[in-house]
Amino acid sequence: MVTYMEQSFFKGEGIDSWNATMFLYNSALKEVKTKVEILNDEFQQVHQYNPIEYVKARLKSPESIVKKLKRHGMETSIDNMVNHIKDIAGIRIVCSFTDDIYRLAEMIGKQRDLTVVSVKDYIKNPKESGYKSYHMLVTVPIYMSDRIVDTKVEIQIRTIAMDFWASLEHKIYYKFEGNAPEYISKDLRECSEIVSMLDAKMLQLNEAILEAKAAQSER
Ligand code: 0O2
Repeated sequence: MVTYMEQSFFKGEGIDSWNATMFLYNSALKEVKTKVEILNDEFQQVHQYNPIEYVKARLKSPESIVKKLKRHGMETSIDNMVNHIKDIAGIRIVCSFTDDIYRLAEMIGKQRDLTVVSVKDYIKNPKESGYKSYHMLVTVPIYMSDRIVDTKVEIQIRTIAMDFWASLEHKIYYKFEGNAPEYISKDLRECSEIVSMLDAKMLQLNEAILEAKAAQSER
C-alpha cells in the first residue's frame, strides 16, 4: 500500500525539481512518439503498408514509481527514480506481425539522435510468467534553452496477441499482488504458448496472401 505521504514525498523535495524532471520525461515521450509515427507514415508511403496498429505513450504515475523503488529496496527520491527507473517515460508499439517488431526495432535503432542503451528480447527469451515483448531502452536529447539533457524512454514493441496476453496477466498480477494461484499461472503460461502459435500462424497466412497477390499481378 502506497500512502499519500509517500506519493507526495517527491513533491517534498521541491515542486520545482519534480515538475522539471517530469517536464523532461514528457518532452522525451513526445519526441519518441513523433519519431515512431513518422517511421510508420514513411513505411506507408514506400510500402503501402502500416507496420503499426497503434502506439500508446504514458508517464509512470508517482504511485507506480514509489512501488517500483520499494520493490528494488530503494528510498523514494528523485535521484533514485532518475537513476534506477528506466520506464518513467514509456512508449508501447503494437504491431500485427512478429516480423514487424524486428523491422521497427531496426528502424528505431538507426535514428541518429536516439541512443540505444539496452535491449531485452522477451520474444526470443520469454519471462518465466510467459511474458513476451521486445524492450528497447533509448535516450533522446532534449534541447532546453541553456542545456541538452539525454532522457530515457522505454520502448516496448509487441504484437496484438502479446499485448492482449500482457494486459490480462498485468490485471491478474495486481489482483493477487504477485501471488496468483498456481493453476492460474499455469493457464497463463499455456495461453502464452497459444499466443506464439497464433502469431506464427498469422505471419504465415500474411506471407501466403502477399505471395498470392504478387503471383496474381504477374499474370
Ligand atoms: P507497470 O505497472 O506496467 O509499469 P524491473 O525488472 O521491472 O524491476 P525493468 O528493467 O524496467 O525493471 O524491467 P523490464 O523487464 O524492462 O520491464 C519493464 C516493464 O515491462 C514493466 O513495468 C511492465 O510494464 C512490463 N513487464 C515486464 N515483465 C512483465 C510481465 O511479466 N508481465 C506483464 N504484464 N508486464 C511485464 P513495471 O514497472 O514492472 O510495471
